[in-house]
Amino acid sequence: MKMHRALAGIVLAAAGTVATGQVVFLASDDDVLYRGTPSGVTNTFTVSDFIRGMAVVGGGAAVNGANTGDVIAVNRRTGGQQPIVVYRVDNAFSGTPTLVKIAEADQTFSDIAFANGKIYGVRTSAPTGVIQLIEFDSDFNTVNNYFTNIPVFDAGAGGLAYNASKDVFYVTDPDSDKIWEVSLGGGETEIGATGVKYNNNDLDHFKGTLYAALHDESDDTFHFGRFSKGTGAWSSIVNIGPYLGGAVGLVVVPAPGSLALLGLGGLVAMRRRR
Ligand SMILES: [Ca+2]
Ligand SMILES: [Ca+2]
Repeated sequence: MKMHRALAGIVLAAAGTVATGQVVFLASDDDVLYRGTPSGVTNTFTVSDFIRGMAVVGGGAAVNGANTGDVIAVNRRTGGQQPIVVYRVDNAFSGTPTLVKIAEADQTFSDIAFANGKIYGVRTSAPTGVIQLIEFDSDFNTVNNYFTNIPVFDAGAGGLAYNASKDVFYVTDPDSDKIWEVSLGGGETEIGATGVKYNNNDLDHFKGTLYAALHDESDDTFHFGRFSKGTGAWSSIVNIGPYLGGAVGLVVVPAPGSLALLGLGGLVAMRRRR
């Protein structure tokens, strides 16, 4: 009996570790999607448009054409007058991903985040050149514009992620290679220098970790990694390979295996109770 209890404890502890530690990412470099884990890329796909930002629908927000847990994506406009298209990414984490158009946005933006039941985007404002957050309605029409005091000159700036436990957004500044914390009511705080010379990028905040995909300009490689929320310091997790020269998107979700292991732990615990 004692041994069973110990076994159950070990399996439950292992399941808990795996559940919080294992993730799957989907990163885009224009129309090439990379699916992988912290151990490396597992699949590579080509989709029907250039993807510039991705997010998992959450935070209680309503998106016409997508449900909570779906991956949605915003495209990179390739001509001056073309609309900004928002897609639902079907089969994002199993099978072959495909893009299903769900909206045309009324202004350009480069990443999506969900907070307090609302949809947000990020862009470089014109003509002043600051990082701007946009609140969209469920069809990606602008409801509010929020202009930060963070100057940027690179029109391709930015990732956007939201940390519900602090009620703050994170934004990237690829001109100075820094990251910032932005509170809609309370201004912005520079987190710090990242230690990586980066350009196109995208963010996702998942289970307390600020993940990013980015183009490392020092050697033109494309990486999945993380920024420290305390110092801004960058750590590469996977060197995906050569940067293809395109727009960058990223989403991170739990690995399916972590849920299966959690189920095994639960089963052992149930058996013990019988
Ligand atoms: Ca993102
Ligand atoms: Ca840079």
